[in-house]
Amino acid sequence: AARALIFDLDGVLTDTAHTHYEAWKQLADEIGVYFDRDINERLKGVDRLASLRIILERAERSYSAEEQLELATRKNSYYVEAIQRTSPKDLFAGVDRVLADARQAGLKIGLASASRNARTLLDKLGIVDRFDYIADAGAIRHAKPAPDIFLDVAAALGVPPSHCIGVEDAAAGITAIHAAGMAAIGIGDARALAQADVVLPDIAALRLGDVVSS
Ligand code: B16
Ligand code: MG
Repeated sequence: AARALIFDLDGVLTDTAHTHYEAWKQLADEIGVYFDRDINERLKGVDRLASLRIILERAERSYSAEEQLELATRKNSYYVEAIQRTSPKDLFAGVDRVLADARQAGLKIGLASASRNARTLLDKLGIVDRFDYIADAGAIRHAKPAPDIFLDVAAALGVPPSHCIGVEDAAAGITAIHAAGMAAIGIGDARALAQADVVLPDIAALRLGDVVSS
């Protein structure tokens, strides 16, 4: 039976895709590179520098590693400023209940987000204390779709991967969960997340009773 639930953050517990979009859009406008919502879709679950490289595919010149770092840092400053306004009302419906049910069922609760701002965001959302462990994305060697971050969380929780369930909204995240030897719940579009063991339209549809027994 399952003994731990490991959550992704952006797109699972709250909708920060739009906030990331606004920050990247501001940066892209400043450097005169085309950027739109379709390109933003490709950034879901992708770490900061890899996201920048996707945006720079449209650039007319190349950027040195040093310049890329400056651009990524600049974008992050816009993002960090924006998330200061995050509050518990930004949690997706159902999150509070799912966390309470998991606690009630005796499950460990972990976070496996690619975001280096994950702890700040959980704090603003008012749920930081409800996690037994929050992965430090900056300390993870290989980003999703590699299994590293999910294995790090399982190890810290003291639960073997075969008894963990990962919850993700990005295809790369589902791949990472499976590569870690865990069951995967996809949140979002059933076609985009066809690899998941179960796909739910949103986290409000997650009933722990269906999950814990399996
Ligand atoms: P940061 P997740 C990911 O979070 C986002 O989906 C992705 O769009 C973002 O670029 C990445 O975090 C890095 O975020 O710049 O704050 O470190 O979905 O893995 O929770
Ligand atoms: Mg995500």
